[in-house]
Amino acid sequence: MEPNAPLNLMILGKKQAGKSSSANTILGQEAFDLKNRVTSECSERHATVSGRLVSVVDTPGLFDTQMTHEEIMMEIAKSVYLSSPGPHAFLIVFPVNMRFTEHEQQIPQIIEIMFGQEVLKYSIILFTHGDLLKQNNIEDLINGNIKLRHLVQQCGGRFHVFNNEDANNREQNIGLLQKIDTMIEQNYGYYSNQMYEDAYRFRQLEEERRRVNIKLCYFLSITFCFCSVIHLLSFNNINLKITYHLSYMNETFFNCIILLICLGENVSIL
Ligand SMILES: Nc1nc2c(ncn2[C@@H]2O[C@H](COP(=O)(O)OP(=O)(O)O)[C@@H](O)[C@H]2O)c(=O)[nH]1
Ligand SMILES: [Mg+2]
Repeated sequence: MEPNAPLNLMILGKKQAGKSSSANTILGQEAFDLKNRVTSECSERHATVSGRLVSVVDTPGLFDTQMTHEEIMMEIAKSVYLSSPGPHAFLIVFPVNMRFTEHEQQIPQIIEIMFGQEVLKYSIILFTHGDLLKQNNIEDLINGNIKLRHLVQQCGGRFHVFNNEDANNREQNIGLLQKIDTMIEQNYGYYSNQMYEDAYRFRQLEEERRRVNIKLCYFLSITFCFCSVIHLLSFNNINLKITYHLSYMNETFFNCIILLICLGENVSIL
């Protein structure tokens, strides 16, 4: 990549993580309105940073309660077209003082669902609220939390700390851009729209497969019930009817349980 080649970045993370503030720090100006707390759409801003055109796409917060999970995913996923021909880097934002809850643990999976399994190769963890670290070391924070350490490892060990309260400190920005450049060199390029389209197609195939599985489960359940009724009707003697039917139902019952477990799995994934 040319030293002054344009750079496309996409910022992801939970609401209030510091996404818009970080975007402003990168661009060196108040490009994104911080007062507007509810960002329901992705938006792109650009500026010349150290003689280089940098474009940043800010996204709605993951797990934002104002939008459904699907709405957020759709909005973020399609925003890849805002950074044509594709983002060079995904910045996954976490405040240093966050609690690494179940939500945070789901973030890499959600990003992989939206952009495909390759996406973490193009990602950097961006810790905000660096001013709150004080004497503490970011490495200690990462190593002290096994889940967080795993996440950083998934991103090739790449992370950076921002103090957005000190946005005039350009050193932190230069440091981030250097890490992004190193990552681009290692990846021989950027995350392309083609990769996004492959991920999208894969997601659709997965959904189709789940839909077919659910239909199959319903079909088999109905077939079992139907066979059970036929079986019951096929005996004239009431005692025989009850004995045989109970043993038959026993088998059917276990089959149905297995089916329901399969069905449950498919529904919960959806
Ligand atoms: N102290 C401190 N506050 C920050 C930092 N980054 C963001 N904030 C504050 O955190 C709040 C949420 O930031 P914002 O960028 O709007 O989060 P977003 O919802 O992820 O876009 C705002 O009040 C910011 O001023 C930081 O590095 N240090
Ligand atoms: Mg915001």
